[in-house]
Amino acid sequence: MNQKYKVEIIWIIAVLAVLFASMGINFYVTGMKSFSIATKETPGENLNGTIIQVTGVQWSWSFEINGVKSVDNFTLIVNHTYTMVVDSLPVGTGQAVIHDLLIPQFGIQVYAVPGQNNTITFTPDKTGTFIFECVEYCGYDHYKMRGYFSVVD
Ligand SMILES: [Cu+2]
Repeated sequence: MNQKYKVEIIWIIAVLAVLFASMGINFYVTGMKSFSIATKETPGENLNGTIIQVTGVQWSWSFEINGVKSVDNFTLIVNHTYTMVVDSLPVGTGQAVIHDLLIPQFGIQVYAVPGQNNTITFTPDKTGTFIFECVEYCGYDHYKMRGYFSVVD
């Protein structure tokens, strides 16, 4: 075989290997074997369940449940209903940027916008550890805005 083709074939196989490896890692990390879709509240309706106040910060996620604050992790109870109220730090803090909270296993994606409360109601129907992350580029350490939360019995 011509030496030139050999190099191209090796190159194509190497690129495919990298792509399939990253796909495998992604499937492993997100564990997307099954997921349920959350329901979006209509503005003005009463918020159901326990409120989770979520604030996007450069560069972490703050969660407050029943007055208890945690950063980049939280714990929920299975088959219990929660409403996430998601926003970002307000104008004047120097960190008023838009983030976007993604929880792939529960079909949740909510923008975190300064001065705006975006709500989503959901009931986790399985126990385990699940990833959440920011999917709106929000500055230098955007990639650090991720963590894991637990759903327990
Ligand atoms: Cu962000």
